Amino acid sequence: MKRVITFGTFDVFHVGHVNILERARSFGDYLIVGISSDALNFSKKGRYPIYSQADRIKIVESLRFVDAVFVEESLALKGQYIQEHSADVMVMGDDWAGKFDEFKPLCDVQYLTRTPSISTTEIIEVVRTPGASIGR
Ligand code: C2G
Repeated sequence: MKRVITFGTFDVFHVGHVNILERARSFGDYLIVGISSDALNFSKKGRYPIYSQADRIKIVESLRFVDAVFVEESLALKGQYIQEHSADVMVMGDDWAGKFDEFKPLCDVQYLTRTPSISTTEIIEVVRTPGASIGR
């Protein structure tokens, strides 16, 4: 059995998140998702995600191509998470291209093309703009 791991915040869950998780799962038989904690987001971005950690976990673990989730407490623990979950492949969007190559001795590292024209930031912008919408 081939085990795949990926990481993310998955705030204001959208189709770009569905696409990467579905594609990540296709690299193996079992998909494990590390969901960054509220505290990690605050330390990285100086703000909390719009959706709570509990809700972000509930959404991601409800997907049929996600087999397990855990909370990513620190960016510095990636190597440990890869080993703890016995991951064979790590998959990330290509906004992270090259950033996780240091883990290649532990597992295969794959960067996938992001879904164009959608992001949590863009959704927030659209919601603020009367008459605007995504992808239309
Ligand atoms: N993504 C994508 N296409 C989009 C938007 C996001 O493929 N249009 C991918 C990202 O590349 C990432 C995943 O969806 O692989 C989750 O995205 P975010 O929630 O923005 O994750 P991020 O804040 O980058 O957290 O340890 C790393 C961090 O936890 C990653």
